[in-house]
Amino acid sequence: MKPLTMTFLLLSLGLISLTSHADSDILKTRWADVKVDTVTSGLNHPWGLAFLGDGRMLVTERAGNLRIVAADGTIGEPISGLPEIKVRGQGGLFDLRLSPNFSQDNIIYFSYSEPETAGSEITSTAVARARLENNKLHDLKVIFSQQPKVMGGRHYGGRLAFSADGEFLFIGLGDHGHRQEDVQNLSNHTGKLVRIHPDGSVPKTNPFVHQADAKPEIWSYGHRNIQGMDIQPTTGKLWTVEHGPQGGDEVNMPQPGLNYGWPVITHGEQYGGGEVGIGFKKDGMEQPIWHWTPSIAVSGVAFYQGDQFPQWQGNLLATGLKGQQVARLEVNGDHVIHQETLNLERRIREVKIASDGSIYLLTDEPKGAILRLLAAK
Ligand SMILES: [Ca+2]
Repeated sequence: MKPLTMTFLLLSLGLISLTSHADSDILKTRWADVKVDTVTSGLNHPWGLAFLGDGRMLVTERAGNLRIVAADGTIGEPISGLPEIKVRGQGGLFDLRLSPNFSQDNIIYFSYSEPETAGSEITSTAVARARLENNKLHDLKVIFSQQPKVMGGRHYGGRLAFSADGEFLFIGLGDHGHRQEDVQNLSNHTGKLVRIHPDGSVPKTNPFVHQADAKPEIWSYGHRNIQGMDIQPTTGKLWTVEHGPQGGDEVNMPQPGLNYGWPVITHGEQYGGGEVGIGFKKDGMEQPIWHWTPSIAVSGVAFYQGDQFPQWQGNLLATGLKGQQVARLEVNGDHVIHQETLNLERRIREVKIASDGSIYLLTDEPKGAILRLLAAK
């Protein structure tokens, strides 16, 4: 397939800033003249992507398939050996990550909507690992299963991230959409960020391992629906993004044991209007680093590193579903100092940075695309 190429001139400059800044130098770095290539457009709601290191990509489709896509966009047959996945509502196959030792062990990790028993409508988010060989998964092991499982098909979270040293795997979860009362309770995994070792064991240094009534996998809590996660290269810290109710999509840098407020505090409001919880602030609950109000339905995030857009080193790129965009956030320490928006007029699910510095995006569509952003020189 020959990639379609078009030059994408700047459609929108969303110049929004939470903090005032006199220094206008940061305004020099813009989305202007970004070239958008279409690598392929035949994927059914693609959700997660990993570069295999040889030009090929491994891509999940929410509809329950895992496929290899060649560098030229050729889509492979579904990889066999996946567990039963409940595809319904927002549920299906979600994210994937390669093992930190993938070149030696060929192991992949992936998250999905797991039924309680075969065919059951009662589900939650699970994470499995398996060895990929000859387009087939081997030695499959479920290493995490969110408890409790519930009826309903919403707010699964599902994003994965390894710590910089590869010792820990973070799993972003959601509140199932109708279990808000469980989110502030540590005896379940609803609305939590969890941290495990890659073999599924619980790290002894997790914040609640010594608390009898708490799930030991919990890293932080009070999350509504975590949709994007990446490690900040300069600090090794995990950053997450989550959906707010109507408004109040958040960027957080979750610290162990802390409470991120949902559903007690939020910058958003209920759909159709009406306050959620008690407002914006409460002692003992963390404020987000950044929030989008109105919501962009934030999805994937990636810290930019690379040669294609050298002026953007360390920027956080965040994609939007409803917002149909990539937001580029300039970050100083743990503050966002500037935002600029690239409107793409398509729902964008995920963003990944290739080793050559080009930016790969997944579109959330029945004929979903892999888009590649390059500097238009
Ligand atoms: Ca929050």
